[in-house]
Amino acid sequence: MRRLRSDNERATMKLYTFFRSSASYRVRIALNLKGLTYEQIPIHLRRGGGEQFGLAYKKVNPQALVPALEDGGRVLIQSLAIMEYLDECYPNPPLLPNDPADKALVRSMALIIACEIHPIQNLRVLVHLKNHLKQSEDDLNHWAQHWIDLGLSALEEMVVSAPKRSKFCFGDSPTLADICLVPQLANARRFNCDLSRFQALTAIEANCAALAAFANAAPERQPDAE
Ligand SMILES: N[C@@H](CCC(=O)N[C@@H](CS)C(=O)NCC(=O)O)C(=O)O
Repeated sequence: MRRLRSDNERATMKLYTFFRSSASYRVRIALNLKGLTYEQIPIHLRRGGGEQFGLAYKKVNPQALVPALEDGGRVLIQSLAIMEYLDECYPNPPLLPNDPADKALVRSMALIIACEIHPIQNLRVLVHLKNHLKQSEDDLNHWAQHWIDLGLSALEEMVVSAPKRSKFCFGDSPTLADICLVPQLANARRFNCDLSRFQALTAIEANCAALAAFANAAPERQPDAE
């Protein structure tokens, strides 16, 4: 049987995070939406060549990526797996709709970001393009803008034509799709992407920003923010 956690049963969770990491940002939003308290362990992705590559952190996450969540003696990695874990342990408020087709739609929106956009403009990919393939800063920006634009264009269309179109990517409350969208739009701005074409997505972003769970997860509000 699925184990549901109650509020007074849990020890404080530890989130290995970096303020600017969009995958960490997703998990911070999910934790906040669930009303969970957690301790942040900052892993600086640039300092000293990147703290994620240190032996101590590689024992936490062999992939040398943030986030990682420690809960009940277990360490979980991969933001989507972490968020689905949280959703199963702490079902309220739900991060996925109930209906299987609706659930698949929301997951597909989240995966467009988490599998198709974010991984190819991630720090280690850009570092490789720059250091090994000798691409210029301009080329890196063009690369990131290209893939972000392609993915967000598809997502904009999906959101506009989604059933139960409302304030969020799907329905009246935030789901995994919104949780992935907001950090990705912040990333897009860092790469100077033109977001003016994405009216539906930026309207959803504004609706999310009005919620404390999203606002408090923003990079600039984190203890390790520079
Ligand atoms: N698919 C992973 C992606 C994790 C990831 O790429 N994290 C980035 C920060 S957003 C990272 O740690 N980058 C370090 C690096 O590229 O060296 C997830 O969703 O958790």
